Amino acid sequence: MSKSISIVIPTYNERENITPLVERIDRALAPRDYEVVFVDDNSKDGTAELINSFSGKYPVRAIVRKDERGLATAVIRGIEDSQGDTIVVMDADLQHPPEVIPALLDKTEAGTDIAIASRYVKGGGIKEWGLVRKIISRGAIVLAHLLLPATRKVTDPMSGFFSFRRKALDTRKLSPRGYKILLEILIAGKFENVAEVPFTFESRRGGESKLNAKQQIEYLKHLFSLMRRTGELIRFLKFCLVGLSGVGVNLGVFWLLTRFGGMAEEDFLALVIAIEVSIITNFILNEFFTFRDRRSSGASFIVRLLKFNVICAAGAAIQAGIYGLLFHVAGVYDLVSDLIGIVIATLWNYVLNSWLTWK
Ligand SMILES: Nc1nc2c(ncn2[C@@H]2O[C@H](COP(=O)(O)OP(=O)(O)OP(=O)(O)O)[C@@H](O)[C@H]2O)c(=O)[nH]1
Ligand SMILES: [Mg+2]
Repeated sequence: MSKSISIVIPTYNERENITPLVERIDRALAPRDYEVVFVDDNSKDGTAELINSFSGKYPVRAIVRKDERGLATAVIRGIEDSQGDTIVVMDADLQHPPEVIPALLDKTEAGTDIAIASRYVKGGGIKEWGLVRKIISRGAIVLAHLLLPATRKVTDPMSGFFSFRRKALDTRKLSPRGYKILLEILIAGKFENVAEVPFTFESRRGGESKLNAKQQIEYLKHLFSLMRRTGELIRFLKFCLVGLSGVGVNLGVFWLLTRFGGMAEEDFLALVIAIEVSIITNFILNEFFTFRDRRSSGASFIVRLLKFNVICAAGAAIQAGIYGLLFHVAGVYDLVSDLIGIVIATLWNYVLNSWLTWK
């Protein structure tokens, strides 16, 4: 019989949490028609056996993967092997309280394509994290927001607790890695509307965390791969190309003004004019080339031009500051100091303009 709700839960050595989890899910969801599909990576502590021992009493089952490991791929396996029209994804360690599931389902039933349990909307929170973990978590979100504009409408794209309509997602489009399955799903799926539900990320109840430094590196690689797949990497390269054209414009205008414009004695003024002209040509090229698909989303043309101008002027100041620090204070070779300044100013210009100018 097909089920209307499938709850997909990846597990790896979560035996201690299974009994309260299964009971609390049932209490939260009954009398709805649901199934729980656990995807266990051959845990040695008897997680799968315990799950299957409940299958007479509750609609639960365990898929055991013997040759593969990884949270993201486990979740996809569970989505593919389940039947519900609505999928809920959550962790097994009770950090995601099952009592929040009905609120997620209410959203999906009301027509939302994907509902995310968020720690960062009003009313949400985190029980027991130290400062370092909080900073890493926030930093990871800021990075995703900056580099992947499609995630900006979600306050917690790193959440592992969400529900969505199966038809909005073609799992063949996913290329999962690491831990951040929601990020992957958000980018690959067709979600017209997104809702968030606040929840408090509880302390882990039993068992051990599988999150480690390797996962943080995986995350950065995942971000890069998503940037490539969404065209954001190409966008960045276009931006750099435009920046390079600006160097040509800058040199050309400076040359014209000082050689033929009667400004040989006023080279500083000529420089300022050359910089301003190159900022304007860069703006026009970015407007109609790099960010042409995002022109309508921000303010008017003139406001965008002003924002671009201010951000790039600050970028130039940053470049000069870095050069001064490295060359004059730290004694780094001058061309290397300049190059480092250029790289950082380019990143500054890109990130801020993508964030504020072409939203
Ligand atoms: N199938 C499978 N599940 C995994 C794997 N790694 C983690 N999980 C499960 O994914 C869920 C989240 O893992 P956690 O280690 O709790 O990660 P976390 O919640 O980000 O970290 P903590 O807050 O430290 O617990 C849990 O249900 C784990 O059992 C894996 O390689 N395979
Ligand atoms: Mg956990």
